[in-house]
Amino acid sequence: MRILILGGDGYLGWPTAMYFGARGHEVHTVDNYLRRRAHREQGTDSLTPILDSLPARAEAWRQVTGYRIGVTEGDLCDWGVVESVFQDFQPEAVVHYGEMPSAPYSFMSREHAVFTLYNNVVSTLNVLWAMRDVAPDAHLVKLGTMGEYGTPNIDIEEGYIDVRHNGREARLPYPKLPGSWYHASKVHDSTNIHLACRIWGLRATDLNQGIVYGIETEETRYDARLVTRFDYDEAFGTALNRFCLQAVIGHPLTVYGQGGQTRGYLNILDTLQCVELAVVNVPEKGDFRVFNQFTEQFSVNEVADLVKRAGSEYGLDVRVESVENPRVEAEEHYYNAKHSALLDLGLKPHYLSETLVESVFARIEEHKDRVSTSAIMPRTRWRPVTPVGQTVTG
Ligand code: NAD
Ligand code: USQ
Repeated sequence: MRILILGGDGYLGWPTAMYFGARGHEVHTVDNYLRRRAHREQGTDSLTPILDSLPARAEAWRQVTGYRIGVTEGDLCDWGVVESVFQDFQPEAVVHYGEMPSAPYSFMSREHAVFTLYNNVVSTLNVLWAMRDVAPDAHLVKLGTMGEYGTPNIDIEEGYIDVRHNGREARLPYPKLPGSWYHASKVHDSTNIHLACRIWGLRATDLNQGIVYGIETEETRYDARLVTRFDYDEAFGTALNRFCLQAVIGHPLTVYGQGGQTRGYLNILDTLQCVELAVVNVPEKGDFRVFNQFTEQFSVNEVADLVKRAGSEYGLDVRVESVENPRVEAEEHYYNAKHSALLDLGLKPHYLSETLVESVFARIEEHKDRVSTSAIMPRTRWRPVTPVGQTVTG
């Protein structure tokens, strides 16, 4: 199959490009290095030393495996880039990771919020128009997020809910309660993709993914140059990956607030499996499928406890510290999100275990001289410290 991977330089995009390449697919990637630039802006970097550019990574992949990965270095918000990639490559499947993925980054300033909404909504809109005009039979597999739903006090369904209202019934998109400008950008994307499927008959799968953890895939193990990025800073590091790194360097685990925040989690190996399952099981034209992509749900406290237990086994002295929560979110809440669609398609989950966490510790230890401890504590707040309209006195 001809598979276009948008955001192919990222934490998930690069392993996905190699995964499909190793399975005989023709792969082309697009990236504008936004993630690398955002790190430079914040003075942070990936723990793992990734090669300098996507062409350099693709060349290392060719030397190691003999397979080719095509590369376009360009911005998905630029219509000329998107149109010519679609015309030249004629994709059958489009896996779209190419967005700004951080909730804290989207709260850093008005400019960061505007950029996040612009980058994510416009890039996806360009992809939808390119599909309409150049590849109307292609299948869009779009990475959304479980955070689109928020934490409502009822069960979360997979994309749709059957509603009975004033004696009438309808199947409608499940209500969305995003908790950041980033998560809101994904809600806007979902609305736009659904519209394009209804109006133009495009086919799409929205993968509402939970929090991904892990550092290795089968293909990254082939050669040190094929490693994917691994972030631990307050903006781009995610909870479990951050906790693993904190445990290794002896930093107390940063549980925000009461730690009852519950989310869906999955191993990076399962991201690859889920995306493959979505790609090979093609929906009908006009279908907008929504899958909730995670394998287990945990509270932040449960994740911290697991990392602490794995740390003791590994010989680390792990402390857990409650940090004042920089975010505005429920710290104790009901959470029960359905996630059976991908299991029904054949997903075989890699569940979280102390052994897995210990293997992540080992990989982190190899690069621990690259850690910048000043990047760990949260600095970005969802609300201004001084309430709007008030001044600090005394
Ligand atoms: P990432 O930042 O490492 O990857 C995204 C890539 O897209 C980056 O390399 C970036 O440079 C590129 N990109 C962004 N905007 C672009 C543009 N306008 N033009 C071209 N390239 C652009 O993030 P990730 O962790 O690999 O996440 C990939 C996708 O999965 C994102 O859409 C994210 O929202 C979603 N997601 C991630 C997680 C997670 O835990 N990592 C969980 C749920 C959903
Ligand atoms: N948290 C802590 N301590 C930390 C970091 C986070 O307690 O050091 C808490 C947060 O307050 C939050 C939870 O852990 O309640 C998850 O935070 P996160 O930073 O791991 O995840 P989030 O901001 O939701 O974003 C990440 C990815 C994003 C993806 C999302 C999936 O960055 O791209 O969309 O996970 S989901 O959470 O399901 O929306």
